[in-house]
Amino acid sequence: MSAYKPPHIPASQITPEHIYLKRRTLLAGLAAGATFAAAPGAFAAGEDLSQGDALKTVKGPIPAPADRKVTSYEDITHYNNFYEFGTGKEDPYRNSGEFQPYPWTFEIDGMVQKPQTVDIETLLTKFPLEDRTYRMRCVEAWSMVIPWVGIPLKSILDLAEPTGSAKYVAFQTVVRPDQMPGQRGFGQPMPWPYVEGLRLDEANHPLTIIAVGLYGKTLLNQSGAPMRLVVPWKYGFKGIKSIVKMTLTDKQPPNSWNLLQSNEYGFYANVNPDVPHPRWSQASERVIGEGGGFFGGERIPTLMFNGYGDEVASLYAGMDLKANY
Ligand SMILES: Nc1nc2c(c(=O)[nH]1)N[C@H]1C(S)=C(S)[C@@H](COP(=O)(O)O)O[C@H]1N2
Ligand SMILES: [Mo]
Repeated sequence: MSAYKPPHIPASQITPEHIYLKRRTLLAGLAAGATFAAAPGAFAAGEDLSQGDALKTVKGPIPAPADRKVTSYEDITHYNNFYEFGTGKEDPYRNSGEFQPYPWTFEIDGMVQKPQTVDIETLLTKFPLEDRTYRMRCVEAWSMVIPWVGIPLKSILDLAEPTGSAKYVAFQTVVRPDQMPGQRGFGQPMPWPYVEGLRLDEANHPLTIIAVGLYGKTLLNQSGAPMRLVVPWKYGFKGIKSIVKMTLTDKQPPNSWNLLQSNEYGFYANVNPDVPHPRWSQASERVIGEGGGFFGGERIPTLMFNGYGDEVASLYAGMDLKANY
């Protein structure tokens, strides 16, 4: 990560390091921060959080899950899926040093009144950045709890004023073979760009965010710098990274894992312990970093909608969740 270049974050959004450290201590001591305090290594003295720039944040609407420990920064940034940098879990951290996430712009187009190019700095100045600590569940049956910093996706889409006929939003990841080793040479794991999509009501749901940081710091390249999707009630592959395009449409957009293996990975990808993947159960999950490092983590039962059923079940009322997996 020696090639990591600090981003051009507006000064108004940068917390001076000493204030940030004070805030972390504060958080760890608060009752509301009990989950943080309980996380071994989460805020441990001397931990290297120096690679991202500190961000000024406000509290999001949903408290951190009370039943889980927050995954350490080390595990969150060294165990990733980001095939543009390789298919191994440590490849994204090892191979993403050449990637240049700043400056960054992305398009919002399709069924909108005001198609536009948005600069990430605009987002960072226009909207408050919220702390959103979410349970995250990968389709491969491992999980983490990640203290994201983000902006509701709805606020971003509304900049372009979606028309009444828009029913879905399609997303695209950047294509940069010169900076993304997984996108060049032989034996590439999937077609580029990586694409994803959401129904517009899912995209507009208050839990859905575009994350620009984690642990109060800007995202590292392996986590999807400078901006990636986070939908906490869906399997991790919906969380498309390093987004360059959001297109409003009236047709269900393609998504990369479904294009590769449609019988294994659907469009909805809602976390559901009752619908097994064809090759393994989804009833439980391995908690990354719990007492056994990457491999020996504790197994816990998986919750319907990843524990967010109270907030999102109504989006799928009357739908057959086995057929719409
Ligand atoms: N562009 C892109 N986005 C991606 C992926 C990818 O390979 N490329 N992998 C997905 C998968 S399978 C998962 S589980 C999550 C992992 O996010 P994390 O590394 O931040 O935990 O990113 C998703 N987003
Ligand atoms: Mo995944």
